[in-house]
Amino acid sequence: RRIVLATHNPHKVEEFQAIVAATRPDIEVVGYDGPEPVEDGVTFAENALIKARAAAAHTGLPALADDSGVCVDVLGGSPGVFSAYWAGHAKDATANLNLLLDQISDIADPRRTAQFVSTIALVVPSDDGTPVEHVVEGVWPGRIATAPSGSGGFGYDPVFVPDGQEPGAERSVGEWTAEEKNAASHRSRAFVALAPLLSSL
Ligand code: ITT
Repeated sequence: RRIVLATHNPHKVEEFQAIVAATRPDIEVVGYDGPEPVEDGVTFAENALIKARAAAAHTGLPALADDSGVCVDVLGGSPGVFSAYWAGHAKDATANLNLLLDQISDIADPRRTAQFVSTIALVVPSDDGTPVEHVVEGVWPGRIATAPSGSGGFGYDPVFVPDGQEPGAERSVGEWTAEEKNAASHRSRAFVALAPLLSSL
């Protein structure tokens, strides 16, 4: 079974391919290089649906899209849907995370809580012309470090320290292996919710 992954972010493609291969090796995740729709939704779910609908309509295949970001509690949930271009339209990951660190530089550790959120839309074209649509979400709680560390992953990974690590030995996701991240991440948590919906494909 082939599913098109409606993203232009190669890191997301890599992570999805690894997550799907671990549980549904019968599904082939293919990339999408068709037209990129305007992501003008105000929620992760709206943007995920905009991307998945465009890819399903363009390819005729079931389409998955991930809209994701980091939500910082002391910033009222920002950057949220604006995570990719928090420091401007260049989508510069280093500028984004440096701006975030600046914005909360006077906030001490217990109040630096944050969540990585991944919202996945699945849009399945149907014979009667009305696609079947589902939206699921995965949340990964943690804290924002005071400085970046590690070179793994992408985006805000070097400043995101997931909960549940041994005190004194906490590492940012930038220091995790891809396998460690894919076993725990917001994206893999969303995929757990998605898996039963894929069984009907
Ligand atoms: P597509 O829209 O083409 O999928 P994008 O990167 O622009 O790619 P989003 O609009 O969903 O996707 O923005 C997600 C941003 O949130 C991403 O660019 C990172 O800055 C951040 N982000 C999401 N998941 C992340 C992760 O696993 N690790 C680090 N940062 C992440």
